[in-house]
Amino acid sequence: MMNAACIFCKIAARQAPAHILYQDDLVTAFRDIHPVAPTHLLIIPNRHIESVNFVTPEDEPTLGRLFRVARHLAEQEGIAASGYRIIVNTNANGGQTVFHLHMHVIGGQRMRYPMG
Ligand code: DGP
Repeated sequence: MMNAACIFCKIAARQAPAHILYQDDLVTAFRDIHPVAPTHLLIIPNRHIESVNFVTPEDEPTLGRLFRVARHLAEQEGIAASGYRIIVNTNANGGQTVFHLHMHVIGGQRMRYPMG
């Protein structure tokens, strides 16, 4: 369940510090430590899923919860109407640096697509 070497597992288990905004039985949301925009949140499954490449059918409720919480936090952060971007990076070409699946929710400014 938990990977002892994984920083996001430690954050979900509250064994490492983070500005946690939301947590339930399936997911945890916290502020990104290196924000690229005025609002930059990460939402992660509590279970250690390395990347999208490791998603299983049993993860479907968790993946749905990521989007529900994204909607909830976008409203709470005041970026729902102005808009935001959801990003899930996978492996080297996707720019993934932390190998625990995470959804970036980024907003508060106009973004160009793609971001590079
Ligand atoms: P990615 O490139 O998609 O793997 O993004 C990983 C993000 O995680 C990156 O934007 C920085 C953030 N991050 C890395 N380590 C920590 C941490 O210890 N705490 C928090 N809050 N964010 C982290």
